[in-house]
Amino acid sequence: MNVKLYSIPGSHPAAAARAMLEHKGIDYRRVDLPPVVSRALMRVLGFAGNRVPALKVDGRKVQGSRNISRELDAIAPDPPLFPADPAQRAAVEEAERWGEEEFQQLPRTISWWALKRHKSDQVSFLEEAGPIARMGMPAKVAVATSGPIVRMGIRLNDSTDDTVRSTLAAIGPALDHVDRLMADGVIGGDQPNAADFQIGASVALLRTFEDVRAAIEDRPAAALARRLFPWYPGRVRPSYPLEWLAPLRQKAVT
Ligand SMILES: N[C@@H](CCC(=O)N[C@@H](CS)C(=O)NCC(=O)O)C(=O)O
Repeated sequence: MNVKLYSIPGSHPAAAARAMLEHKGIDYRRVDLPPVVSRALMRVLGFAGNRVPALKVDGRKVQGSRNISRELDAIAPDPPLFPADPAQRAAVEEAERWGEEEFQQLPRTISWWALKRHKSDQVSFLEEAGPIARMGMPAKVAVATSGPIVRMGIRLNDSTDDTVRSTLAAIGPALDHVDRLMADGVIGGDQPNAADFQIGASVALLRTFEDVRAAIEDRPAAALARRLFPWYPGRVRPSYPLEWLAPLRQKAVT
């Protein structure tokens, strides 16, 4: 079986796909594309949508992290990414849906804002990426010429001051939800499921922002991300105003 994973450096759903492939022991090749430019490249590669992650499995195209988790269970059933019990499966599917449709955008929105302020920290995401993601340039040169990509990333993700501030305020309640899913046993078990990978990858990206990491590190959600994504690339210096981070430190009373 020939499996290719299309990713962009630092992409959390692509990291989820990577972790699920490795969890199942499936051999694959990863192709890292440059962010933003990836949209056009995905079309050139013949995909119907313009986002990553995407897989080619013996040439067959599968796009989107939730399609990928199901595809991986079909081609390599063990270990399963979804429980056999129908009620448990429904709970995992709902957690995975929430992770993709609601939680996933939060780290994406705040990331471009911080990377604009600490452009050189992009190197920490690019270092382990393949040459196409750096457009054939050394990581430092790719970063030095990344202004238009960062500006476009900010525009596409509406990463304005107002949105980033309200997104930071939304992260605390979202992590309360993750901690509750763990307490209820939907995620965080010994055998990780599709929702563990989906949600854990978003927490792993949040942990690359040093000031966000400091505010969330003692949560169960952060422990899940450390366990499932010990290799997650990237480190961005403290970026956000302290008052924007304050709501993140408040935890739900349980
Ligand atoms: N929700 C989709 C991910 C869609 C998405 O926005 N992917 C980002 C990477 S995290 C992307 O392709 N970004 C390229 C761009 O916006 O130009 C999934 O879980 O598969």
